[in-house]
Formats: sequence, structure tokens, C-alpha cells
Amino acid sequence: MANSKYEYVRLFEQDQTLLPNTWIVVRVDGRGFHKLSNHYEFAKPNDRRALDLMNAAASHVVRSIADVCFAYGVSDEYSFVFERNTQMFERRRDKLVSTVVSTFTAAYVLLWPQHFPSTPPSPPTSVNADAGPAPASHLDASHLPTFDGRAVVYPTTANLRDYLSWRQVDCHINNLYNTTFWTLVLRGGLSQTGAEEHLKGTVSSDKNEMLFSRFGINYNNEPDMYRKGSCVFREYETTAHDDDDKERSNAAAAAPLMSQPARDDNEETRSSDVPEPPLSKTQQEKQRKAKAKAQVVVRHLDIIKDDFWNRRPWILLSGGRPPPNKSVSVIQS
Ligand code: DGT
Ligand code: MG
Ligand code: MG
Repeated sequence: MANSKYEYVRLFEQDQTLLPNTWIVVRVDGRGFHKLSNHYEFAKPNDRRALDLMNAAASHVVRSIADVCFAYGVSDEYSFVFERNTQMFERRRDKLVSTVVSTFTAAYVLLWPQHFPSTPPSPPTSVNADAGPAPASHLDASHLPTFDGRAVVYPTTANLRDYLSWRQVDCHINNLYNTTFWTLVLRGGLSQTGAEEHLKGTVSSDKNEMLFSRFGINYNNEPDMYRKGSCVFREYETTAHDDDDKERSNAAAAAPLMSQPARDDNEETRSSDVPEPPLSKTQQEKQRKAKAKAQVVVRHLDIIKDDFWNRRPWILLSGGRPPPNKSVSVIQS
């Protein structure tokens, strides 16, 4: 068929293709959630409903996009890691970012009523700006949750691990600060400015001490989800003691699975500087089925230390591919 005379405008479309054989991370972040969290009266500093909703939306993304091998979330943000060799959308940046952001947002909005149930029983669920002031638990069009998104590529697994560690350290620092700040305000009777002044120049140990001596709060007993953020991934086999994250100081307990070290850049270069050969159609189909069957879980674990990754080598070290026999050996300790 002959092209129309307008066809040439296609030439203006500029696709940016992300570098091959690198880790692509798409991070979404709530737009104006400071205001939105006030509007919907989120509990301060952490609203379990809001965080559970973020986790549910992220789980939906991991289930819907097979090439996302790991996700980490805190506050109003979530980072989605694509398999190193993903060929999704030929690695086109715009397609990847917009698909992740819209899949996440759609799920967040759809699942909102489950996490913020109305009392008394629900008015119509449609989003309607003209319906007058909605109960705080209902979305209204003037405060719809929306998310921005960006993609960043990391060339080595060590870089990716450092990125994820950076987000988890941020979670820890912010949560300790926010917990102390809001305890001073809500239980200590300080004004917000007063609490801010009070916390100026303090370090972590000061805040821990303040929480404990003045309010009897042991920060380490705060929920893991608040202190560590949330991880979403496919679990092929778990052990009872895997998920309670007792922060094994005994690193040897994790040794049998993989003699890492994932953080050795030279090792990294040696093992994965050549992209893995493409899978055959049959292999792809097998992999797709295994992934579809895998359980997508939400866990609140330390991802800075090696232990988490050693226990789940399929997430990063094998390029997101499920273990060949769909399970890994149970770690004995
Ligand atoms: P942005 O991202 O530049 O559009 O601006 P914001 O307002 O989204 O700011 P951001 O992303 O730096 O910080 C996240 C905000 O969301 C922060 O003000 C606290 C709020 N937020 C997130 N989760 C919770 C929660 O569980 N409870 C409460 N009260 N606030 C939360
Ligand atoms: Mg935000
Ligand atoms: Mg944020």
C-alpha cells in the first residue's frame, strides 16, 4: 500500500534504547503525596493501609510483567528491576517506563477501595468530582493518585545492589527521623517546629535513645515494613526461617547456595560481560510457565547484606531465570 504524504512525520519519533546487558530500574514515585496523604488522612508517619496498597500494586506489576525480577518500595516510591537481558519492547525507554507507571497506577486506583474501605458501606465506586465532598476513604477527582517514573541503567550487579542499598538506607534514615518526630509531636506534645528544633543535629543513636528513654519505644521493635521497606519477588521455594529475617549474623548459614561474591566487580565483569545467548522458543515458553506459577511474595527483609541474595540466586545471579528444576536446595541451618 502506498504511503500517505503524511507518513514522513514518523521520522520525528525518537526512540531511546537502553544499553544491552545492563540492569534497568524503573522507579515510580507518587506525585504530591505530601498533600495527598494529608487529604486522605494517612496515619503519621506510616499508614499501614497506604503501604499495603503500594505493595499490592507492586505485586500486580511483578505478576503482569514477567521480566521484572525484583521490586523494592518505601513511602510513595517503588523501584522495579528488569532482568539484565530483558528484550521487552526492544528495551525502549519510553515504552518500559510508561508501561510500568500505568500498570502500577491502574492497580493502585483499582485496589484503593480494598485498602481504604468506606464506613458506612460504599457509595458508588466511580470517581466523580461532582459528587460533593467524599468521605476521606474515597478517591475524588481533585486528589487522584498519580505517579511519575524514570528509568536508570546500572552496568554491574554491584551497582544495582548499591542502588537498592541506597534506597533501603534512605528508608531507615527517614523512618527513624519520622518516627521520632511524630512521637515528639503526638505523644510529647511538641509543635512540629518544636520537634524539628529538638531533632536538629541529632544522630541515629540520639533518636533511638530519645524514643526509648522518653517514650519507652524500642525502635528495633517497630514493624519491619516501616524500618526496612518492602521487597516483591518470585519465591520458588521458601524455608520457614527464610522469611522471619532474624538477621543472621552467621553468614556461613547462607553459604551452601552460592559462593558469591556479588559485590566483586571483577567477578561481575568476568561472569556477565557477555550477554547470555537468546533462549529458544521452547525454553522461553518453559520459563514463562515457571514464572507464571511462581508465588509473588512481599517481604520486609535486609537487602543490603548478602544473605537475602545468596538465598535467592535466581533473582539476580541467573538473570532472573527461574532455577531449572523450579526449586533450590533448602538451606539448612
Ligand atoms: P513529589 O514526589 O515531588 O511529587 O512530592 P511528594 O509530596 O510526593 O514528596 P516525596 O515523594 O518526596 O515524599 C513522599 C510524601 O508522601 C511525604 O510527604 C510523606 C508522604 N507519605 C508517604 N507514605 C506515607 C504514609 O504512610 N503516611 C503519611 N502520613 N505520609 C506518607
Ligand atoms: Mg512523591
Ligand atoms: Mg517519594
